Amino acid sequence: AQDCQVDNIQVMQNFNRTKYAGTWYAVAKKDPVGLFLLDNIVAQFNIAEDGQMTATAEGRVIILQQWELCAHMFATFEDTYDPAKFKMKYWGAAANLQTGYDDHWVISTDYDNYAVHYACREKGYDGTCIDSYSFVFSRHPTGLRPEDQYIVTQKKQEICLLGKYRRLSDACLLYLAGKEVS
Ligand code: DAO
Repeated sequence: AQDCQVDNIQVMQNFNRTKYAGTWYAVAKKDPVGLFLLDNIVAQFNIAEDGQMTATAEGRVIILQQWELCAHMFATFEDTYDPAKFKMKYWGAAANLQTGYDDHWVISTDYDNYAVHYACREKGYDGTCIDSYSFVFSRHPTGLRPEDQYIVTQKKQEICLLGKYRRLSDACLLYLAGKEVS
């Protein structure tokens, strides 16, 4: 049973950032309040020689209520006491894109096929999350393999977000897959 306390959320055990590095395609997303990234989201995680994790990401966004564009985003990650929990500072290549400082927790991954990410932006008085977002990532631009769906569903439930995701369209992802994302 889930108590939905943010502090009790189980994250990936013995998380290995080197195996996590590389390209991930977002195939589903639970949006936060005031969502920013719509779809066609591809993230590329890099590990520097000193071990520091950074990422670049592309995604379709709407800015100023009407302009649709492909945003190029950057992120740096600060380590915490838990190897699967990071603080993520992010900003855009263009000044009018969103900037922020969020949690970035890796809930579960097999490194080769799927990853479930979680970020809580605001905790309520009862310790549950009142503003979260979450990505389901796949190594494959075509989506999750059927054999990964069970564990992903289970993890969505464990973080109390089952049924709250949108499937992300993959038309442009297939296009992006053929192009260097950096
Ligand atoms: O879409 O509303 C939202 C929240 C997403 C925050 C933007 C994150 C940009 C950097 C992504 C790096 C890898 C997840």
